[in-house]
Amino acid sequence: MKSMTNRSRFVILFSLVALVSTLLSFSASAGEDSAEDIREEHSFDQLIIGYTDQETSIEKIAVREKSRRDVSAISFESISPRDSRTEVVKLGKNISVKEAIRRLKGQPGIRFVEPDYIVYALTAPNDPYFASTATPLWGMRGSSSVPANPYGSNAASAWDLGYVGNSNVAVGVVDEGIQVLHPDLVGNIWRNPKETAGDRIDNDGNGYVDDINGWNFVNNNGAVYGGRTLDAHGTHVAGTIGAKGNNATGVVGVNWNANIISAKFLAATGGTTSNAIKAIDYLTDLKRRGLANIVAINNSWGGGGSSQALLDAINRAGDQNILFIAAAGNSGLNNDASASYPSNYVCDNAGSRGWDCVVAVASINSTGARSTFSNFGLTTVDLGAPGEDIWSTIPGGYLSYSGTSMATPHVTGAAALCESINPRLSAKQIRDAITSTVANTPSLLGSTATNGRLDVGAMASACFAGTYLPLSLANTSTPQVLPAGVVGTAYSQKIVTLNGTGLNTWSVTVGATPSILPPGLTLLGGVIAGTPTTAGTFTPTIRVTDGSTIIDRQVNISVSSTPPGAFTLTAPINAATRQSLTPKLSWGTSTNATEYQYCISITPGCSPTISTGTNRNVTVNGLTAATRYFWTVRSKNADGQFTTTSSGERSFTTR
Ligand SMILES: [Ca+2]
Ligand SMILES: [Ca+2]
Ligand SMILES: [Ca+2]
Repeated sequence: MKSMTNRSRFVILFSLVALVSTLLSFSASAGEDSAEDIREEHSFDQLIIGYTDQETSIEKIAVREKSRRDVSAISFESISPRDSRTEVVKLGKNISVKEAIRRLKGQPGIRFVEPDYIVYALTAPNDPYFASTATPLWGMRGSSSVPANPYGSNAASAWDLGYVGNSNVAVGVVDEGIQVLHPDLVGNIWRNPKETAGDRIDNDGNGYVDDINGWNFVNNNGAVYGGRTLDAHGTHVAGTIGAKGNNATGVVGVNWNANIISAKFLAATGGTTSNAIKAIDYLTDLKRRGLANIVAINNSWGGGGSSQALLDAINRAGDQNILFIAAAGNSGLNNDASASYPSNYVCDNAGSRGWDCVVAVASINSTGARSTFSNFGLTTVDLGAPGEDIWSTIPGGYLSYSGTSMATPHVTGAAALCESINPRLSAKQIRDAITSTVANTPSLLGSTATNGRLDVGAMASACFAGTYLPLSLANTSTPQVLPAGVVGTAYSQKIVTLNGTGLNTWSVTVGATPSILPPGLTLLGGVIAGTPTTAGTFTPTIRVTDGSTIIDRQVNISVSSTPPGAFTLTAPINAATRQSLTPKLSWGTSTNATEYQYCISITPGCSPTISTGTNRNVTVNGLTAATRYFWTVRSKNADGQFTTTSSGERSFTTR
């Protein structure tokens, strides 16, 4: 940070001056100025410059100093510690954003130059018609819950299966701040494990002093809650993701247990793109440093034009396996036709990642209709979720809001719940679990990429799929046979406890011999995973404790070696005629084979038993003329496993 001070005043002042700036640029555009007008609301005295990589540090300094001189910069800073190629530059008094962009665009060493757009929370004003207190929390219900609402997110169905979230799973809320001491949130707010509060020291070394529950990018301090009127939107979003469940208080989030991090960048007057970038990078860095297991960032805000710098930051989050869940917007528009940011960004590293870390969310109401205010888009909006008349936490109480802002945290909460069900899933797998299990919804047909709405119950089963193993805390009598593994092939088995209370911790205890996991496998958070390196049968004892009860249970994992690989017979060709009386049979390579065996017979269906060692051909003697012979080969590995040829049995006829 160079000389930028008093950030909060700067942000608040913006809205008055932006109008003047817009008028000035409009009148200027009537003249010969060829620079494009900036239609979207933006900071009047700063912009974002992305530099290309320079050959030498001298070039790098020269390009930057020239750029700053060109726009009479009075201060500058790297946009975040994670992106030294991009700067936020505060302009001198006598130069407009438009003029500054005109001077810098296309200059050597400059990758992009763009306005610092102003963005806003995406809550629609609460329409009294929908503000019914008779059906609170409909968005959490499903068709079989009590009370039921088939158009809710069906989170209740996941709860019925015992999936209520885990405080090990973190989500970032890039928004207003959060009332961290709200009685229905206080147990589910992240606490920086390596930061000491109030000592004015950056104990964890992440560049933020005393960031205990997150960071306030508006005021540049660790106080993420500024008061009732300032942080209602962020507090509301947090409650939908993870208001404490089963505490006889207020509301409940998709996750009863969660770990919510506040990255406050929205003030009453909105927020800047540059602060959104800092907030996203802050969260990405927390994950990189191992300070929080962030699975998703909630983005219930929008506005401004396309920003390369913001997309870069979203890609950095995606690279850390973090989903970027974004509200589609509240203009009732088709985002395919008129882009809404940030939900329209495609976070795939310009195609190289192969999947998109952005999930764009539309809003539906309690009758399944797409909300009239909700943006949509067959290619740009992924799914719908409850967004009207949504009750959640606000500072000091509870209130119902509407907006794609409210739909989005249902999806973010779902991502966190999925991670809690199966911590081995990648961000892509979590995204797929969410989008592949949507409930088909007529109002979203043709207007979202999935044609459907969030179904947390169905998603939970998808997150869980293939990894279920009951290891009951109540019953330890039967040794548990786990699925077998194969040497050299990835193995993953989740162990789930039943009937326990509290957080489970896992270990392998010393017990019967051999008491180890198969070499190559590890036990972490209830998941046995890795790639086995050694064949055999292993019977480790696994210990799990829920904090009050300790259970030891022997399990049995057999690991086979890799079977020999497929191969084909090469000569003679099948049904060959006029072969010699001493034909040479040959075949291709079978991986892992230590021996090949063949057979030859005048009747079909012979069994290969004659060894050729590792030779892949054999010359046969003693055949009879003008006779049809059948032959085949199989391969064998060191452990006696066989693979038969994929050519099957062949034949030939002698001369
Ligand atoms: Ca810190
Ligand atoms: Ca500290
Ligand atoms: Ca509650």
